[in-house]
Amino acid sequence: AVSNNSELTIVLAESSAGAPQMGSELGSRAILNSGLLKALRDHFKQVHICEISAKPSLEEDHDHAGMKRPRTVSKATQSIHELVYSHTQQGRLVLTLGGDHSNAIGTLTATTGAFNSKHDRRPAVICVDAHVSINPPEASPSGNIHGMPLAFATGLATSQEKGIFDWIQQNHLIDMKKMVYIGTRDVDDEERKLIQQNGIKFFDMNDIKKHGIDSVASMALEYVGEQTPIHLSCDIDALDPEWAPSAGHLVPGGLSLQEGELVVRRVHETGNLIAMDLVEVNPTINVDGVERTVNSACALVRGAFGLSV
Ligand code: 4U7
Ligand code: MN
Ligand code: MN
Repeated sequence: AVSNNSELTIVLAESSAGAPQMGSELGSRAILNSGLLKALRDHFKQVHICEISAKPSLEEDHDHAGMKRPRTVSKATQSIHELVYSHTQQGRLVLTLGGDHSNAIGTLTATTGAFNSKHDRRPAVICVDAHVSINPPEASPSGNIHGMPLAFATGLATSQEKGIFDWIQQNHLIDMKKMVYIGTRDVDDEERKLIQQNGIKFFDMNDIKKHGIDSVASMALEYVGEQTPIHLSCDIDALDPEWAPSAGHLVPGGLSLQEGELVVRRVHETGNLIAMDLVEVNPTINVDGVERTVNSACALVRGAFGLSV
């Protein structure tokens, strides 16, 4: 087994500094407090809970090289990185509840760094998202860092500026050849180029319509390989807005909850899951749909950890 599977660490990544609107910092607690914590406590021998919140009041956090609030996000993600690194090294599963997707800069670099140093091999990353979230800052149409996590985690984006992602090291970088997207349907031109140039694997909504979600899950897992630890990074907007209306970047034509659950269950069944991110739930958006969104998020977490339905 790639992890001892009896201990879980939950990281509440209560930062929305990477997104254009606030609100997703409230997502972590909303998800955890809807019955999920009890279910996880019943399932795992031990559950550790850690909390990271970004002080949005970092003064003088002016734009830098095409990034908004770069110092705030860098600082929050560095704290997340340090936490997740140490818990991963101790063989614990790590669940990170966002917060926006920029928080994954911390989690992805941490699991990769920890496995690199301990086992000399890098995990695979399965990213379930309507977007590819891989804009390098200079190409980003928005400057929002939640559109950039995979760019920093792969090393396609770098920064030498003091206090702005200068903590990311070479041995933290994920392997682009072990990366797979599922659910993609809103990709910027520059992102498309990067995906092509670097041969990054993706299964977009057309692939899912064509082959069905079950065979897409099989193809994705086959691509990842049998003995590879898996970091699952789930952006709730991968689901159709019908199932997850309380998110910032709603894109029609997404996964049904059933399809999302199938993907995470298939990941669970490999026995290789080492970490999961669940990001972009924003309880201040479409307030009537918060309960529905939170229920969907919980269902994905439960499925990924093999809890009964
Ligand atoms: B999310 C966008 F331009 N690509 O970079 C950008 F369309 O983490 C959206 O997937 C990013 O929710 C969405 O701002 C980031 C935009
Ligand atoms: Mn997204
Ligand atoms: Mn995303």
